[in-house]
Formats: sequence, structure tokens, C-alpha cells
Amino acid sequence: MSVKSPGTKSPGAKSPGPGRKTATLGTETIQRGAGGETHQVAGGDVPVLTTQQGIPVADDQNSARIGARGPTLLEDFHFREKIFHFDHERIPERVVHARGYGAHGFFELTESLADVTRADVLQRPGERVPAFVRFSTVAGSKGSSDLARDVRGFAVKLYTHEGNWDIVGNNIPVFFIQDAIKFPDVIHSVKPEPDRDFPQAQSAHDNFWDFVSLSPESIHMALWVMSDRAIPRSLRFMEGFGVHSFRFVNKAGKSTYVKFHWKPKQGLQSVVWNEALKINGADPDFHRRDLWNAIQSGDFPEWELGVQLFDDDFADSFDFDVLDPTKLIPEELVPVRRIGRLVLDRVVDNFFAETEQVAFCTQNIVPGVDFTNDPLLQGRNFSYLDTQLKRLGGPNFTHIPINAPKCPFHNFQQDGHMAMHNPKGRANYEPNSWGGAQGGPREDPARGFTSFPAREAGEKLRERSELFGDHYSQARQFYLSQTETERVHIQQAFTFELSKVETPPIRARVVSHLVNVDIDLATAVAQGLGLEDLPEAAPPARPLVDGLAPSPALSILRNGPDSFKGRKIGILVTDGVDAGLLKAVTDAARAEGTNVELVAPKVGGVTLHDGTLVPAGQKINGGPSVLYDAVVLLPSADGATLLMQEATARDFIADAYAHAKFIGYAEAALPLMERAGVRPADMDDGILKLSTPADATAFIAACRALRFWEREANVHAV
Ligand code: HDE
Repeated sequence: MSVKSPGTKSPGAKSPGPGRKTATLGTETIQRGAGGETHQVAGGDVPVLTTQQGIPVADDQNSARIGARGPTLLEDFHFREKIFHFDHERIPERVVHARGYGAHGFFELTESLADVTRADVLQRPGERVPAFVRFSTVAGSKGSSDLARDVRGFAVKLYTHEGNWDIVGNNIPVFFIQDAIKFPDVIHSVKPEPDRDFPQAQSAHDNFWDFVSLSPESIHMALWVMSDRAIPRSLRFMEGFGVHSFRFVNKAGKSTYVKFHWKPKQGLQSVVWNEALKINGADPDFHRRDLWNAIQSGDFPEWELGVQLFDDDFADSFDFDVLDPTKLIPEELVPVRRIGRLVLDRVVDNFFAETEQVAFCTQNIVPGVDFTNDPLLQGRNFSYLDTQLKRLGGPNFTHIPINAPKCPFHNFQQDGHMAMHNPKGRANYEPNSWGGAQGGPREDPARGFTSFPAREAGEKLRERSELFGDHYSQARQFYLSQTETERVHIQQAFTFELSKVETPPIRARVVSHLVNVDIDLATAVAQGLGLEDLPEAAPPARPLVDGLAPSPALSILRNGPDSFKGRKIGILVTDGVDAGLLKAVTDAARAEGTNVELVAPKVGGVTLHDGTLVPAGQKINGGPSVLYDAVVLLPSADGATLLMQEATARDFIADAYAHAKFIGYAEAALPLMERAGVRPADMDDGILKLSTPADATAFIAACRALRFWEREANVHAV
């Protein structure tokens, strides 16, 4: 028996004209399904489906064929167009930074920098320009998980009145290499190994550490990547850095060096490595979901734009070369002046159109900003335009709305694939003698971009500045600037990564560099790997700078938030929960601006002891504690007995404990906690009993410390 095309039979559904709905019932529309059945869709009027040519479509369920069981007709233009378009939906993913997430917002100047730059966007405090930001991981492909141990891209596009200015930065202020010619090598080494195509989105493999161990310039950045900076809790809780030294140029033509910083108002926060591993399984979209939810709920993330300004005298007196992108300038030496704020307040309408097609380019700078001779930056200036051509398919990617300037723009560039706006008028060349609109735009020496006339002279050669040769002093400074907790995390990260390296000499070679960084670090890693002897220190290319002062700004834990705002608590509940206590916890959390989610045996919810039914946000096996910043255990006595038999409930508690989270609990939860391995002897000041509303308030206040780090020493014996 054949199923008739629903188009011929559906009730009251004659062929509707363009722009008309199929049929409505109250505010609901009757929609016909593939089998001819009807169902209702929520909402009122729906537009009529058309082809790309605007032809209304009568039947989107069946392709045209001869008889119900016959061959499909080539003339079915709707079918052909639909499949053709689907076949071409993918574009090449970015060769690095493939996985990313973007949002719109604005930049507002808070302090004029008119004295050091003529950049229009940095003149008038209070003025705003639109902004688009894309965060990313570097090594993984587009479908990889968010919490890979990796650098995060932090690319900002400011749509200024004088054109688009891109600050294409990372969440780490230094880079692996000093010269762009090594970029393909470092990236090849970290990507999946070419013969086996694994591991995905991981640096923990032979090729990467082989490259690092043979490229001592990578060691400083390796320290950063082994620190908790590489596993941020949220894209909202990390810093951004422009990395290179750039120039500002003022109206008088004077140049000042500048390094860019983005400082999150939310404070810094990272997760711990074991947590990251589990988050990647529980929610591979952890970071993008977090950003989406924060913006959609009106909790707009905000960063301050900071600038480190310095001159040639400072550059000459600095221990390192300011053109070397493997070095930073400690904030304690050159303070970060905060001059503006970046607020992300709008998610994209469409991921592909905006986040995927946005094209950043280090060469997108505005009058008043200029480059330096940092050899990495010079190479990047070539790469980004080139990569867009491949990725977006032609030279007209600037016509895509997300990439187009929001200020007027006019030039004589024309044609090419997908040209959307060719120049108007008769002239498409310059100079021309046509006047007015016919003649087109003209250059303007007064307003236009001019390069800083840096004096350059020298021999053509392949060499680096001698000062580039110290690869360890700042790595040591970074390590010594960390708290003890953070140092242990770095030791553990090196040990973990090198334990995945299958070739023992590579492991030892990495440790030979760590000996130059810090002997305690090297010893801990060597012991963690089971090396019999500590390797000899790798010979440094240049004597190290002794006694660099620690820089507290480099620690995450010293720069955390002062509230628990924007964080998330998971509350484990069962039927029979004490309604008053649940309300006290949620009220205290809301007062702090903390999100709460109920985790229950069934997502349908639980019945509180007063008979109220509350829906849950997660079923217990979909809401492990790694998804939350702190947990509260509020089962009833019966509920606790039930959950003692449930492995995911026990993991919920055991993981929260092992990850040093603050745990609030009701008395009835004690047997469950003990069953999960948190015995009375394990109780510490990070585990708080909740009986009264005052307890709930005190618990939220304790959570401001984010983690109870003292516990960590008890949870790692190896
Ligand atoms: Fe990139 N980088 N990069 N990079 N980079 C790209 O451009 C490149 C470097 C950074 O969200 C690519 O559009 C070279 C440093 C971010 O769309 C490509 C070198 C820093 C993003 C490229 C570097 C970055 C990219 C790939 C060494 C921090 C993502 C796709 C000379 C300061 C932007 C694309 C987005 C993307 C080249 C080093 C940051 C291939 C050759 C250092 C945040 O052009």
C-alpha cells in the first residue's frame, strides 16, 4: 500500500501562497509530517517554506517520483537544491583554533589614551563601539571537547569608527616559539600524530614533547600550559593577552610600546585536571554552554582592557628583548593601566554565520596602532589573510556581515567569488578625473593610516637577537610566582603528560630542561615518572638572569573573585527533602548571584517533605559534581539510603571531595557520605553542616574561596 503525498489530502490545506501559513488552530499551526499525519507546532503564523529562489514548496516530505515505488525525477528542483546545499555545508575548519565560541558585545573606553595614540576608539571616555569575541582551543578539531589541556584563543574584533581592529590574543601571555617559521612545526607536533591520527586535542604524546624537548624556547610556555591556566573553569574566568609588543602612535607621531591585557571582572578560576577529564565526558560543551547560559541569563561577562606602556629606555634596560614573544613584562615592573571595558551581552543568531565565519587578522589595525618587529607577529601578519582565503573560499570574506566594518568603507576592489558590494559609479580606478559620486573615494593623508617611520638597517641574514637566548629565567619566575597548590598542579601536569610519552629519552630530555627552571619541580617530575636519576641540566644557550622577583599577578589563586557570583552549585535532592533547608540554600545562593541546579534520581523532580513537587535540572547520572563549583547534599534519610546503592551518587560526593570543593550537607546525608568514602575522620573546614538559614548563608560565604585547597594533600598519595 502506498502513502499518498500529504499535499493532496491534508485538511483545508490547499496550496498556500508565499508568506501564508499552512493552517492555524488558535495560536498553533497544523504541520503535516512525513507520513501524511498532522501535528501542531507551537506559536502563531509560520512563513511558507520556499526554495532559495523563493518558489513556495508544497511538499517537503516526499521527493517527486513516477508512481509510489518508481524512480525519482531529476526535475525535482526542490529536492536537488536541498541535497546540493546540504552536500556543501562544510567549510575547512581552522587549521588551529578550530573549536571556538563567539559572542557579541561592546567596548567602552573609560580613560582617554589621547596622549599616546591617535586611535579614534581610544580618545573619548564613555564612547562605545560594537565588539565580537571568539574564544577557542588551539589543538583540537572543531568537534573536540572544551576542557582539553590547551591554550585558549581570545580574539577580539572591535568595529571602530576608523575600521576594524582585531586583537588576536590568547589566555597565556607568551608563546611556544620565537619565529613564525617554526609555527607549522610546533602545531604539527601537538596535533594528532600523522600516521595514527591520535591523540585528539591533547599535548600528552611523544611528538609534542619531542618538539618541546628539542626547542628550549618552548619551555616558558610549557610551564604555563602545564599550569591550571590551560584548564579554565569558564571562558568568563580567564585573562586575555595580546602577547606581542605593539606600538601606539600619537598625533605628533611619537611611538610608545604597548602590550594588551584583558582582565576578567569575574576573577580568575580554573578546574583541576581530574575534574577536566571528567567534564569532557559529562559535558564536552562545558565552556560554550556556560558562556551561552551566562549571557542568556543577563549575567554579562566583562573584562577590563589593560595596557602596559613603555618606551625605548625601558626596552633597552629590560633583561629580555621586548620583541621576544616567549617573554612577558611583569606587571609589577610595568603596571597595567586599565582603560576600558569589554562586555559580552548578546549571543549569536547563528553559529556558522558569525562564529565560524568570523575572520580575525593581526593586520587589522587602525590609525594610531602599529606593529613591531617581533618575528612572530610579522609572520602572523602574513598568515591570517592567507588562511581566510582558503577557509572562506575567496577574497570577499570581508563582505560577510560579521567581518564587514560597521563604519563607512569605500575602495575600488571589485568582483571575485560572491562579491556582495561592488563599487558604485563610473570609475573603478584611481587617480581618475571624474567628480562626485562617479569618481569614487580618494586617499586622505590627514586621516589615513600611516606607518610609524621606524628606522631599519642591517644585513640580510637568518639570526635571532642574542637576548632571545635565555629560555629559563622567566619560566622559573613563573613557577616561583605560584602558590604551593599551583606548583603541585604543575608538577602533576608534567608528570601526567610525560607519563603518556612512550619514549623514555624524551621524558628525560624534558626533565633536563626543568632542572634549569627549578630543581624542586624537576625532582618532583622525575620522581613522578620513576626516573632513576635526575638528568643533567640541559646546557643553556645564555647565562640565566638570577633573582627575578616573583610576580603575584601570574598566579590564578592570588587573583580569584571576591564573591561566588556567576558560579554554580549542584544540590543533590531526593523525595522528602526538607523544604525549608532547600529554600534557605537557594535563597542564599541567589542573593550572591550564584546559580543552582537540582540533581535528583529522576529529572521529573522530587516531592519535598511539605508535599511540593520541584522539577530537577539533572538526573543524577547526567549531573556529576564536576559540573558544579560546590555541592550541597540534601537527601532525606530514606533518600540517602536509596542513593547509597547508586554508584553515580557516590561518585558525585567522592569527586566533589577529591576536587577540593566546598560541600554543604544535611544531617541525613552522613551515611551516604561515609558510603562514598568521606568518613567522619575526613571532615574538614570545607565540609559544612547545614541546619539553619544562617548555615546556608555561611556556606555560600565560604564558597567565595572557590576551593578548600588544604584538602588536596589528603587526596593524592601518588
Ligand atoms: Fe594564530 N592563527 N598564529 N596565534 N591564532 C590562526 O587564523 C598563526 C599565534 C590566534 O578565533 C589562524 O583564522 C601563526 C599567537 C587565535 O578565529 C592562522 C602564528 C597567538 C586564533 C594562525 C600564530 C595566536 C588564531 C587559523 C605564529 C596569540 C583564532 C585560523 C607566527 C597571540 C582566531 C585563522 C579565531 C588563528 C596563524 C601564533 C592567536 C593559521 C602563523 C602567538 C586566537 O592564520
